[in-house]
Amino acid sequence: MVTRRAFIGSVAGALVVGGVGGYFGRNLLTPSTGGIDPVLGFTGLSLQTAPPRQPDHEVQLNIRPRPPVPIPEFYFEPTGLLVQPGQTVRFSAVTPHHSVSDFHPLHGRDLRVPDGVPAFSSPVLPVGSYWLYTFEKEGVYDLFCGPHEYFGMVMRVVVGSATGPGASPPPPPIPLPEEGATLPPLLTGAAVLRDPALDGNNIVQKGTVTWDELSADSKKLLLALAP
Ligand SMILES: [Cu+2]
Repeated sequence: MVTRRAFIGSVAGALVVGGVGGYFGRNLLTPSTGGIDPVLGFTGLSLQTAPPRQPDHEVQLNIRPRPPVPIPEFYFEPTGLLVQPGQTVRFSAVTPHHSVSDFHPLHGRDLRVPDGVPAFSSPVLPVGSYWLYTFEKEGVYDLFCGPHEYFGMVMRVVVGSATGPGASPPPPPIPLPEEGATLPPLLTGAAVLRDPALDGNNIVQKGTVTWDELSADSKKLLLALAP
């Protein structure tokens, strides 16, 4: 005979197991995204790692000197990109210490991706590795590199049409916002995303917008070196 206490215990146990299974289950590579997780993407640790599906677009994670300023430019190339729903982008780490994340409240940031899109992120990528992400929902996706957002390393992917929360420009970089529930794009990252070349409709019209098409003013460093 099953006592009430034993019954409750077994239900609780089943809930825990179900919960853990669900948690890990969500991270399994799912056929619906072609082996590319909607939160974790897919990391290829070298160019020899076979991708689960061939990418439709390529973005490079770049660094280049800007003499006489000692801090180089950190940027996504291209910086604006049009893709169609369901297409996959390969982010290639041709230089070190970059990552790719979306502006999402679960990253502490204002939502700048279509409603319902999860917080997603690559790891910090070793040189020679790549990261794949499949963009399923239509709208604007603003992305940042964790280590280099303040230096301007952000980009805009438009999936199909320039709609959704990312379609309105972020607030200007200065003055810095009050600390709130979530933060907008910050410093040079904000200036880059406000550049007219990255207007969503311009990206739709042109297909790609390169870093060189942005004005020098949008790339100015807003962080000073400590004396
Ligand atoms: Cu970076």
